[in-house]
Amino acid sequence: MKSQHARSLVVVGVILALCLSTAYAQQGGKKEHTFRGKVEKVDAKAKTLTVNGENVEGWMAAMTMSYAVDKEEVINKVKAGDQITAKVYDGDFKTLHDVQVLPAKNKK
Ligand SMILES: [Cu+2]
Repeated sequence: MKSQHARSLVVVGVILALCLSTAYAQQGGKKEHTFRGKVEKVDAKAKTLTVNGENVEGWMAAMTMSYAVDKEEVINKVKAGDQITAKVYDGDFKTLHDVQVLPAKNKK
């Protein structure tokens, strides 16, 4: 009966995997990624940050481009030269969410 037991384990595993992928798909493909980069410019008027971003696997290659932010106060908080992290989502390549400025000791 050993092989039958092993087979039922495989079946359970497949069912679990299917459930997980369904739950994942139901989030509307809004996968979250962690973005890291250095602020090159803050445009208070346009409320955008120009950031030299590191490669984000599955989201965007390393590049410098300007981003909108989810909260306006971030524009006043962030300065050129700051290292930041943010959350970014699949399908939205323009907005940085939950921007955090890294402590100055991490600056070069
Ligand atoms: Cu880009």
